[in-house]
Amino acid sequence: MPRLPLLPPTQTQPVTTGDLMVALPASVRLEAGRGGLPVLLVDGSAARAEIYLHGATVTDWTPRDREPVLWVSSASRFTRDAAIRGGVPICFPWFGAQAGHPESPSHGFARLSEWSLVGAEDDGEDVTVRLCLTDSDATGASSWPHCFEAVYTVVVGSRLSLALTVTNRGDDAVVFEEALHTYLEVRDIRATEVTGLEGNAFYDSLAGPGVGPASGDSDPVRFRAETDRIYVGTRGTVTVRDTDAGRSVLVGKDGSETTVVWNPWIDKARDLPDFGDDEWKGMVCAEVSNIRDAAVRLAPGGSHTMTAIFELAPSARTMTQRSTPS
Ligand code: TA6
Repeated sequence: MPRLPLLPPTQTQPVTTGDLMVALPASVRLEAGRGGLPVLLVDGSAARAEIYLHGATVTDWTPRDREPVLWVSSASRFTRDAAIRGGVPICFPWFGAQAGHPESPSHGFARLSEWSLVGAEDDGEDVTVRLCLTDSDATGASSWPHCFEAVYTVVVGSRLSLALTVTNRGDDAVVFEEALHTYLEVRDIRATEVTGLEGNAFYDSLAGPGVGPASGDSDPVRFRAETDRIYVGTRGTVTVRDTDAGRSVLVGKDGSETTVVWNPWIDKARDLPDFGDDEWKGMVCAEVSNIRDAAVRLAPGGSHTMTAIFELAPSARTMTQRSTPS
């Protein structure tokens, strides 16, 4: 997908989003992006990134001298009434269809909402951007009418760190699900595997909502058909190994107990209006999350933080090359 041309950085410039004045470092610019949606262009010393205020959706993270890591569909809509198909949409406060509320939007309202920019700093290596979403008339009218504050801290550097902190601002306990629905670019899904989930039980979402978790298997996840799984009891790092591209993405995390793995394959890709028919070959979702039994429960005033950390690592093939003296 074509990326917005980055304009030469100028001096720090204050910008207003919502009713906040935020001073932006020279490495961050607020521009009109695709569909005219406001986008933050980050051009840091170690990496560049794009962050749409719409859904606080990170649509690009490209470490210096490396290929882009995130995938965005060429058919994605960039409109206020639709989620961006690609990058890292934030699923909150529910995942998938909301139980008992078939009218509610899939994956919650966070990815459809305009977030406010509340801060941006550049410490020379990393650029940190903070965005915020709080309850509003729209969320109050939704099927999750609670008072809350969600702060999203995006750190752009040789690693990409995404931390979602949710605070219960109401007088009653709340329960929510959350996922960083990350779309990773791969050369070929059929030559891609996900390791780090071996042995973890999983819900097969294709088997239907009432079906219990299947026991885990000892092999890496490989893709031979539509795959839509919710791995439970996961706390470690998973590795997305793209053997054709000779690249591995490490997905580390904190404050998360589930991991979703998704590829729509042929038919589902064709059924999705904002997904190119052949694009299923070039992406995989690996989603740091807290869903189903891991839904987060917060007492009044309570906060919870879920963090995903992405890092590029040489793939096994490159490691072998390194270790085999020429
Ligand atoms: O994360 C996997 C999943 O829940 C799949 O079931 C699939 O529906 C995907 O998300 C995309 O959902 P969306 O609402 O963005 O079309």
